[in-house]
Amino acid sequence: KHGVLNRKMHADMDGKRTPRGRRGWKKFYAVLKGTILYLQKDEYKRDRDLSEVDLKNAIRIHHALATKATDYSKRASVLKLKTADWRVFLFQAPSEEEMDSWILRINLV
Ligand code: I3P
Repeated sequence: KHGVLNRKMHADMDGKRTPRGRRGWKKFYAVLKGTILYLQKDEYKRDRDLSEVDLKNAIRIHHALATKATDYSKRASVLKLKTADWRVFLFQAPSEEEMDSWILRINLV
């Protein structure tokens, strides 16, 4: 699955709150491939064209859990992703349908 997602980092590894300065929203082109969610700067790229930053932004979603971010009301169509290493991200999809689709696809991995 592919598509534009806005990301907000909420908690780092071990569940510690992401510090100020790194909590802003940022737009990515997201590609879910196998058990990895790639967050690419611009648009779709073939694997071999991914930059070092793209690889650093990639998230392992094996044993991750995606839910609708019901406790976040500043933006619409936001999902919460908790990873196996206790990171927490918010992702804003372009529509409620896209958000539901991302939640289903992530939780199927
Ligand atoms: C954050 C940025 C986010 C804001 C966050 C700020 O600052 O303004 O947009 O979240 O508030 O800390 P920075 O870019 O310096 O990290 P919201 O858009 O959800 O308000 P927060 O600390 O309450 O999450």
